Amino acid sequence: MQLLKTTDTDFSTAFQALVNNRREATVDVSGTVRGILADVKVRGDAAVKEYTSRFDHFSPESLHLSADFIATQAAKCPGDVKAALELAAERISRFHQKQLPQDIGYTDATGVKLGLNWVSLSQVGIYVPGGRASYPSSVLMNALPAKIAGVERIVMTVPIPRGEINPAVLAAAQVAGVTEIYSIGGAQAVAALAYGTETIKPVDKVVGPGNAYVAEAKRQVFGTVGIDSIAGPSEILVVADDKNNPEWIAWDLLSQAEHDPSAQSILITDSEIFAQQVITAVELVLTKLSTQAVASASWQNHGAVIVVSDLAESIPLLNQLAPEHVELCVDNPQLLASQIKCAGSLFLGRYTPEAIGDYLGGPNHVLPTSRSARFASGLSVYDFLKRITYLECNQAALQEIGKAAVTLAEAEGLPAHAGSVALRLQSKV
Ligand code: HSO
Ligand code: ZN
Repeated sequence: MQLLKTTDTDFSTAFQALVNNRREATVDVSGTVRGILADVKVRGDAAVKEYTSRFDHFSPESLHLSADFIATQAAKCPGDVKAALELAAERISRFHQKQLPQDIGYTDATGVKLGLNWVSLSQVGIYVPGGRASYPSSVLMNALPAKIAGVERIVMTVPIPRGEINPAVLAAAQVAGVTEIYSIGGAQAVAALAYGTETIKPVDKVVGPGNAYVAEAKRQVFGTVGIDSIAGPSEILVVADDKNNPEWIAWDLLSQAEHDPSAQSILITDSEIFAQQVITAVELVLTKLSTQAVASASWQNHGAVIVVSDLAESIPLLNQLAPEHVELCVDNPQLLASQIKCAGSLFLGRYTPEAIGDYLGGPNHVLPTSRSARFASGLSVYDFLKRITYLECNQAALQEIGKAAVTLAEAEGLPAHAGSVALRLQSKV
């Protein structure tokens, strides 16, 4: 963890280093992934099965999970977890329903009718990781926006190493209404979704987080299919004054640190004493966590505490860092919030721990990381919708605007363009 003060003479240099630190070890997996994608493209199911057996030590006859298997496994999910998933699904659905946009359509002064219609994607694939990051909450966060957008076919892939699956992941799929599920993961799953195999029909877009292989596979299939953003390790930035309980803030910082040794937690405060209290509290809380090893690695290597003279100073710093999550633990959070231009999602006030948003606040928890909040937003209904624009001229309208089109076509040296308009200006159908 590093402690920075804006009054330090070397603050700018230290802060820039913090902004530029890429955090993740970049192993080049592009060659390996290219090989797997090419193999699945050519050999389909046989290749997917081979990789599944090699990487997941799992060799089922069929990669498709039967309705019976899903029901039996999902039934093992504890009742209180199922009920919590249902509450989460309800809240997430309500928030995402409100995102459904309006079509645009109007007739302009010349009589041209024009507009834009939103249409949903037809089929999407949701990648759900196995292992440490196999989160049931992420199944809801990926599947529900697709459902609400109107996607007809939602396919889920989830690796089940050694045949072991987290029942809550399948319970979440049930709650979200996802029924087509394949027990595959890694680059081979992304390949199967993008190119299709004998048993898996291809989709139009692949979303969901995954490890370096999955991220690279998504990059490489982009163009064949759409993808969502590439998820990096979690981030939280807490802006807090000294009226907060330091222990609460310590737990908030560690809530994201425990995701990944490369996760990043940053506190910005205007009180040096409070900064020290939080640092002490973090050390104490760490000793209580079963995730201590991960959280502590993240905090030691990537954690930061920045002491500013005035909380207003936090805004330009925050906008540069463009963190995934921002907590504003201050009296008037709206005032600071209105000045934030780069962040994935905001958590306002002293009673909104970020974890509420991870599970059931309503907004999506798939958010831009690694400073991509400068240009990207969290997953939403819009990621599963496209726009189709349209134009309809009648004869009079074409007379009014057609001449200029002919002029531009001629200027571009495109006679067929010009002719297609000019002909209609000269005669009737
Ligand atoms: N904070 C993670 C999402 C998550 N947290 C899932 C708990 N479960 C995304 O940054
Ligand atoms: Zn989380």
